[in-house]
Amino acid sequence: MLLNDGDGYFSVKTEYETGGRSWTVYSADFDGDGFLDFAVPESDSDSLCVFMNNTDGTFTTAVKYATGDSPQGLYAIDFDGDSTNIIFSTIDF
Ligand SMILES: [Ca+2]
Ligand SMILES: [Ca+2]
Repeated sequence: MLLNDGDGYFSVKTEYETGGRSWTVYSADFDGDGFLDFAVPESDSDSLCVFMNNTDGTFTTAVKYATGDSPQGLYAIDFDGDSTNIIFSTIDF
């Protein structure tokens, strides 16, 4: 992850470990605190890695949630308008 310094430049990278192969990332405010969080499908362990925003430019370590085989993509949406999101993950059949 490269943070924008506000002047058109980016910071030195910060790595967030998923523990395996990850092909995409999705960002949304999962917990409704006003700060974007992100999630990554991780196909080696058939899980979804969720990183919550610490509100200081850093993120938590991954919390892994089991999915089906080889999750490939994901999407989050707030169906009931309470500012918290449900996360969908697509899997490889
Ligand atoms: Ca958040
Ligand atoms: Ca909701």
